[in-house]
Amino acid sequence: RDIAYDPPPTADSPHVRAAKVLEANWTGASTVPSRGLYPHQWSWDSAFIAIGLRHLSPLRAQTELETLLDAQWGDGRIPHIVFNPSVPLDAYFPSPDFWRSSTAGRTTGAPRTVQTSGIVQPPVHALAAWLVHRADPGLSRARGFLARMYPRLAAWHRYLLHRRDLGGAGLASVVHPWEQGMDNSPCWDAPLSRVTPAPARSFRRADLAHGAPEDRPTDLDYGRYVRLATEYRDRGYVDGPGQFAVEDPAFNALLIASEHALAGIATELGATGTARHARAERLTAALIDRMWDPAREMFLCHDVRSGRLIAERSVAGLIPLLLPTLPRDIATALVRTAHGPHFGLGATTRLAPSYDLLGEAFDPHRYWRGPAWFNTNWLLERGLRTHGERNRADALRAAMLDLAAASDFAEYVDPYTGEACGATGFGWTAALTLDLLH
Ligand code: 9YW
Repeated sequence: RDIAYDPPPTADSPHVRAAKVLEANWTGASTVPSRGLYPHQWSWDSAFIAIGLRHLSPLRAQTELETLLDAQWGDGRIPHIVFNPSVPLDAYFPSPDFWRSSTAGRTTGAPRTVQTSGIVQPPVHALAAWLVHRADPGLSRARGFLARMYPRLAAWHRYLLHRRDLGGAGLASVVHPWEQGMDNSPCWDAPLSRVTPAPARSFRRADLAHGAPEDRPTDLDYGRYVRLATEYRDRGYVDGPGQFAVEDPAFNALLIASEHALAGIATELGATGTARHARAERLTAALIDRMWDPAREMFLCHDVRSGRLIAERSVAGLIPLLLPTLPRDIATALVRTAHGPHFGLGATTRLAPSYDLLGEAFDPHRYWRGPAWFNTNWLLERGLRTHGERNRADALRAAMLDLAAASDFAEYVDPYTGEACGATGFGWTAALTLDLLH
């Protein structure tokens, strides 16, 4: 007879369940966002995943970032997708034969052996590298983790601050909606309306095999995404004036947070972080100067082509709350906006929606046009905590933990009901849950 000294098995804890998702999505050198829908390595997904993974295995978290940075281009860009060569070409669109990085990206320094996309995603990486280091400084120092990461991360920021300063204000522009990470946000509707869509029969969407069409971007959106990406590719991924250029508050706030993190990394490596902190301060001032809307009490996107602010309220406009040195009055206004009628926190919604509840384009199920995402809510939670809003941060944290587990770590959820949308077993949802549990 079995003598059991252990307590009888109970249902897995959220911690164990989240760890199992990350285990299932691990490929040996990096983690896929979703086994079915996104079977390669994505740039900002990997940064968020590393932030959670550091609690399970600091070594795996370091490896996650190292694998991504091994695919960095000679000009400093970190590609938004690193393709897994063992996944069939038709599993995801656009596939490597669309981007043709190793040939089309020759002058911009694309790697020769690994296939990548040619666009970028938000710069969460230096922040992730710093947090990963701090989870196990001994292992990090023994492996020379930061010493190897620092020059690459510095080159990445240099690329964004020089080649991508398309607006001339010192801020980084995105040249494709996929770069900002919120693909079909209503913020892109106006700048995208000027782009002639590629014919629908010129490409085949693979996403519809996994997601409900009413939860995904439309075919018209995809036609425009394909047109923009094709033009960029055909220019050899050389940066310059193109059809689409937008300064986004979340993208730039993450760059600023990462610049502060790089200052920390420099100090750890025995150099000084003063110049980087100063640069982060100048960027913060530029962000406020260029994108703060005092009437709406939030940040808006700046359309570089038209020279105007885009009058849509996206969760991207709340994410600068992450910045520790934001002026007090702006931080207070952002907290008010997040908890007001447009985002509903603490009142009508459980998590902050990706887009304005009262906006004309709001749809609680369609991807980045309303649903709540865990990465953006994690950034808000950190922002609330940074600015001393402990009770509100605690409430958001509790809602995230509750909905992540109840939705089986969904890609995104209905902001009112918490109903799961998109894929389940989603990488950053599991990883950021782990981070909140620690
Ligand atoms: C796509 C992987 C990526 C995220 C993006 C998200 C989506 C890819 O998935 O884009 O095919 O639509 O919008 O932010 O990084 O999770």
